[in-house]
Amino acid sequence: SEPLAKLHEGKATCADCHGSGKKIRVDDSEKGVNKNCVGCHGTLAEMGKKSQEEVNPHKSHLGDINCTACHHGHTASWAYCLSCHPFDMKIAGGGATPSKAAPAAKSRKRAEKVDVVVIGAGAAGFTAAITAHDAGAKVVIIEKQPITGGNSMLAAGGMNAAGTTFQKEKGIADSVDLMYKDTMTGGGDLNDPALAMVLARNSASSVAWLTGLGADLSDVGRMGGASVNRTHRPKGGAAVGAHITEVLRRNAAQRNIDIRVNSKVVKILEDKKGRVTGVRVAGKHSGEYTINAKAVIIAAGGFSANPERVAYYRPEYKGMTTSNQPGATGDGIDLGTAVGADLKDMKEIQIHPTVAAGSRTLITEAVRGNGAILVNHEGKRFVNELTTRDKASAAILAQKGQSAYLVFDDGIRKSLKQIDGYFHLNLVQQGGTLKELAAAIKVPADALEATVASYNKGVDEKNDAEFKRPDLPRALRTAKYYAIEVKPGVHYTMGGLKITTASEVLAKDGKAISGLFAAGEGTGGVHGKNRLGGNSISQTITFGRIAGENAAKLAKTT
Ligand code: MEZ
Repeated sequence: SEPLAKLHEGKATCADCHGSGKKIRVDDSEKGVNKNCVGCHGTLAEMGKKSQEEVNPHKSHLGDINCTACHHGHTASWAYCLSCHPFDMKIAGGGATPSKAAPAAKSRKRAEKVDVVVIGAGAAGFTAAITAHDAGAKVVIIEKQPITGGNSMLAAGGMNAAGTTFQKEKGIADSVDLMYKDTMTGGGDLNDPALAMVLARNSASSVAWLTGLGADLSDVGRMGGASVNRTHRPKGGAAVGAHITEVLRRNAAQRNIDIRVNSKVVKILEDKKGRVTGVRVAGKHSGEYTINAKAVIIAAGGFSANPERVAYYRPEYKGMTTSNQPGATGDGIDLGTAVGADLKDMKEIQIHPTVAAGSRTLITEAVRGNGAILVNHEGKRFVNELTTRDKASAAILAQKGQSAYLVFDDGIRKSLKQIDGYFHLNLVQQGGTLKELAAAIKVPADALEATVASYNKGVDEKNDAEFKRPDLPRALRTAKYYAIEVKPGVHYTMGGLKITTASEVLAKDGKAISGLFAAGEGTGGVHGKNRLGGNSISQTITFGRIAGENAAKLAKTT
C-alpha cells in the first residue's frame, strides 16, 4: 500500500502538512496535522455526511477523534474500528494490518515541568485532569493509544449512583447504605469496605459533577445485583460511555488541557527518598523525554485486553473474547509496581455474560435490565437474568454450546436507544412471531412460546416463580421479536494497585508512595470478587475527582 504521503504527491507539499522552516507543527497532540487534514477535506462530521458506507467510519461511537487515529502519513493507514470489529473496510493508503508504530523520534534532552501528570485518557484520567486543573494545577495527560476515551468510551449501561435528583424525580427510594450493601454483596464481601463506602457516598455528587459539565444522566435503569434502579444514562437509554467521553473531551479542550496521544509513559521517576518526581515518556513524534511533576496519577485502566496476563491469573479464561479496547493491557499497573506499589485482588477478573457470539461487542446488561430474558438452545430460561455477572456467566457456560440467546421484543428495543447499534452491526435475528424467531435461531418453537408465555404470566403476577428475578419491567408481547446469541467474555479486572480512600498508591510496607495517586480500573479493592454493572463509570468519576483534588493539593504545598 501507498502511505498517504505518496498519495498526496502532486496535490500537496510536505510543508502543507508539516509546516515550513522551523515551524514544524507535528507533535503528539496531533493538532497541527489534523488541522491541515480538516482544512482540505472538511471536519469529521462533514466527512460523515459525505460517506455512503453502511458502516460509516466517520460517524462512529468513537466520537470526535483525530484524523490521524486511522490515516497515517508515512506508514500504511489502518482503520481503528478494525481493532474490535471485523468490517470489510477500505481506507485510502490502507494496509492489511495495523502499521507498526513509527519509530519514536530521537530522545530529547529538554525536560518539561508541570504540576500533575495524568497517565491515561479514559474517564478517570480526564476527570482527574479536569479536577486538578480546576484546583489550579498545570496538568498534562499522556495517552498511549491514538485516541482518547479508553475503555470508558465503550461503557454502555450507565453509571450507578444513590440519592440523585434524577432518582428522586422518579420516586426511587435509594440510599448510600443500600448502594454500599449491594456493592459489598455483589463483590462477595472481598471489597475494601472503606473504598466501597467512598464509592457509594460520593456517587450522587459525581453524577452532579458530570451533569454540571454538560452530561445528560437523566434516564435511570436497573443492573444485576442492584436492589433498586440506580444506573444513570442519557435520556432514551443511549450508551453512557460515548456520551460522557464527548463531555469530558469538550471540557478538557475548553480548559486547554495539554493532551498527548501515541505517547507512552515508560517510567515513573523518583528521587532518592522514593518521592515521585515525574515521568519519562516515549512519544511517536516527540521521542523520549522527561516531564518533571509534583504528582503523578495513574489512570491507565485494567488488563482485560492482555490475554496472556488474563490467562496467567485465570487459566480457565484462556482464549476467551474480550469486550475491551486494545489498549487495556495493564501498563499502568506495571508502572506502579516498578516503583514499589502493592497490588490487590489480581485474580479477580470479571467475565460479562453477554458479549455477542463471535465478536467483541458487548450487549449491555441494560437490555436485560429493561426486560430481556436469557434462553438456552432448548428454548428455555435457565437463570435469573438480573443476578450478578459471575453467576449469570457461569449459568451460560453450563448450557449447550456455552452460549445462550438474549430474547426481547419491540417494546424493549424502543426503551433503549443503544439497541439500534446491534442491528446496525447485524448481530440480531428476528421474527414477526415467536415461532418465526424460533426458526431463525433454530430452537424448538413450542418451547420458546411456552417459555415466553410463562415469563409473561410472571410479569403480570409480579412474581417470577421459577427464577425469582427481582424486577419484571415488561412482558414480551410486542412484535417483532428479537434474539442475539451471547457468550461470556473478559470484561473487567477488579484487581490492581492498592490505594487509600484518598487515591494515594500504597507500597508493600503499607505506606503511601509520596506523589503517586491512582484512579479507575487499574486500582484494586473497590469491587471485591465481582463488580456490579454501572459501578465502573461511578468509580472512574469519584476516584478521578479524589485523585485530581489530592494531586493538585500536594502540588500546591510542595
Ligand atoms: O458497568 C458495566 O460494565 C456495564 C454497565 C456494562 C453493561 O453491560 O452495559
